[in-house]
Amino acid sequence: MRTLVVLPTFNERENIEEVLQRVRASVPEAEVLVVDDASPDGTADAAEATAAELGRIGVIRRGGKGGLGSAYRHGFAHGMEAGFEIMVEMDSDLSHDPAALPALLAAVEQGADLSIGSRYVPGGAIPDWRWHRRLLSRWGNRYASVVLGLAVRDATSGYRAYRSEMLQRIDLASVHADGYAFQIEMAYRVVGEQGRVVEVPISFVDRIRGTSKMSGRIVVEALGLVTWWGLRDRILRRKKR
Ligand SMILES: Nc1nc2c(ncn2[C@@H]2O[C@H](COP(=O)(O)OP(=O)(O)OP(=O)(O)O)[C@@H](O)[C@H]2O)c(=O)[nH]1
Ligand SMILES: [Mg+2]
Repeated sequence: MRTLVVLPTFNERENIEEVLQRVRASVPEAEVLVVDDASPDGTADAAEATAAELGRIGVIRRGGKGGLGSAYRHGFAHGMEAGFEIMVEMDSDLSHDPAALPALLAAVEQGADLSIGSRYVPGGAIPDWRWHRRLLSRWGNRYASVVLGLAVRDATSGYRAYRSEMLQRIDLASVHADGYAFQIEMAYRVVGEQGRVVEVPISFVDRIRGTSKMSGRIVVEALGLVTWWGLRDRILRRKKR
């Protein structure tokens, strides 16, 4: 199936060349689209230099930092227009090992509408995290799963592959969440469309180069939105019936 790997970047100059090389080595037939938000460190220039060397890599330059969710929506819209059948989400900081791509793609090729690189299925791991970060992520996922009735163990994972037909059924323009909430919302929408979700074990390693854009605001956004969606869909709607 024709595959597009979408890589959002904000200040990933030190990582982007290696990410692109390893993605190409892992899935040589896939095309790649870098969505850069005017990174001050010149990530887009570095990506274009590697693209000229490797070929079949596009670079979109957006005007300013618009957030992860918005970068993916932008990349997916391009991919759908170009007729790609599978669309991959992957961080550009090497936390997501490109070697896991064939397993993610195979799950979609075998019928999944969404395959998630999961830290919380047997074989999944987060070797670098201290206990408090593990606790926050694990319980955040448990909370989302209970409040939304979502049978997904790692709904916040940002390493995943979508069947494009499923993305077409979801109205991407109506997805406004960013960060972790974007990941949860997308999984929730796929399940809402009766889509099949498969979790493939991954090991998530901390970035070695560059700085994290994760923030407390993104965690609060996720908790707030999950609570709202749960109230809206499971309590308010039930009352109306
Ligand atoms: N285009 C774009 N990319 C972004 C933006 N924010 C983050 N990214 C990219 O999204 C990916 C994930 O961001 P990270 O900062 O690594 O966040 P994280 O992986 O949740 O957090 P860490 O575990 O601390 O690394 C990276 O490739 C970033 O460069 C943004 O506003 N626009
Ligand atoms: Mg990261």
